[in-house]
Amino acid sequence: SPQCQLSGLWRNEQDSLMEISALTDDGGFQGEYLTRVTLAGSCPRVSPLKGAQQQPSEVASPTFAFTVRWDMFSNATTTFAGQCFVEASGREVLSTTWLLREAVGSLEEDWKATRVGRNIFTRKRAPGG
Ligand code: B9F
Repeated sequence: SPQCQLSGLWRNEQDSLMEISALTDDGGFQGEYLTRVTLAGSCPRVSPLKGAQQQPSEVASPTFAFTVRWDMFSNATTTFAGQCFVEASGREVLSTTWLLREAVGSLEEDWKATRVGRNIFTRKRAPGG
């Protein structure tokens, strides 16, 4: 079966965009994340992402994880973990689960600091395309 490639431009069902660089030899990657949904309201901003794909890269549907630092917004971080699939039609899909950690003022507020959810990304553009 064809191999799923992480690099390129992706969009999720919340209309967020992310661009993933070429992978390094050890599976590392970087990129940029543009979210349309922000609880802070205001305009969408680009945030840096960093991640790793599980090796060996020869597998058809590799697993991966990455972190987005919401520098523009505050002291908050999201981690995504997922797997890259190629559908029978040839369409590539990233199925992910995320944790969004918000900074809280004290340990007493820790219980409300983490949101969880899922995102499905589909390819918008091929790498270098
Ligand atoms: O809205 C988030 C935020 C962080 C600090 C103030 C605002 C940043 C954007 C998060 C986007 C999430 C969704 N977008 C997407 O594509 S990441 C997971 C979802 N997938 C107040 C404190 C923490 C949140 C709100 Fe804030």
